[in-house]
Amino acid sequence: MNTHSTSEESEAYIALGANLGDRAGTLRAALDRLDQVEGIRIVRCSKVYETEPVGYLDQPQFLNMAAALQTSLSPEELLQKMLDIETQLGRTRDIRYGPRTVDLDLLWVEGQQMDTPDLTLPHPRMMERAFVLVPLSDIVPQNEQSSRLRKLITAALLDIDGKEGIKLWTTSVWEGGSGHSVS
Ligand code: PH2
Ligand code: MG
Ligand code: MG
Repeated sequence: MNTHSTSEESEAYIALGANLGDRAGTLRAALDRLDQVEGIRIVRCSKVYETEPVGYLDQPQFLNMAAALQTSLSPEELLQKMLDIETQLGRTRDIRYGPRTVDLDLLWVEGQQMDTPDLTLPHPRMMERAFVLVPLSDIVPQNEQSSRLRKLITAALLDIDGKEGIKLWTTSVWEGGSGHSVS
């Protein structure tokens, strides 16, 4: 039996963050635009969390969430679409780890490992960041296909710092897609 929805699609997980302007509106716009791309379908969204800034502290609180996609694009093509949408939504790159209207990070593509100048998979810092792991944990199912990612997340969340800086803000900012969270 084929366990994939179609043989050419892969499951991918992304992290979204925003800490300038209409944060929820920008997250919603990013999800709308991604879902409208040919070859990308958003299948689940996490809850939305308000989080203390990490890395560069003198900036507003973030809204963070995660989404699961089904895509027929290559990881590089998917990343390029994400970067295009960041730019369309007014992202500029000033301070590393600094404030941003929207940040879209490609975390994981099922079955893909790579390390090129443009893209490293899995995302090299995802397991160190509570603002990534807490939302991601909402949408990674307990099934055969996702068991490796599920185990990595569960182990990382056990001893990570900064979970107290993650507060549930709203259950959803985006009404599209079929599924919501798995927990
Ligand atoms: N993103 C960063 C740096 N620091 N802190 C929070 N809370 N949320 C983020 O999304 C975030 C951050 C760099 O991408
Ligand atoms: Mg980021
Ligand atoms: Mg980024």
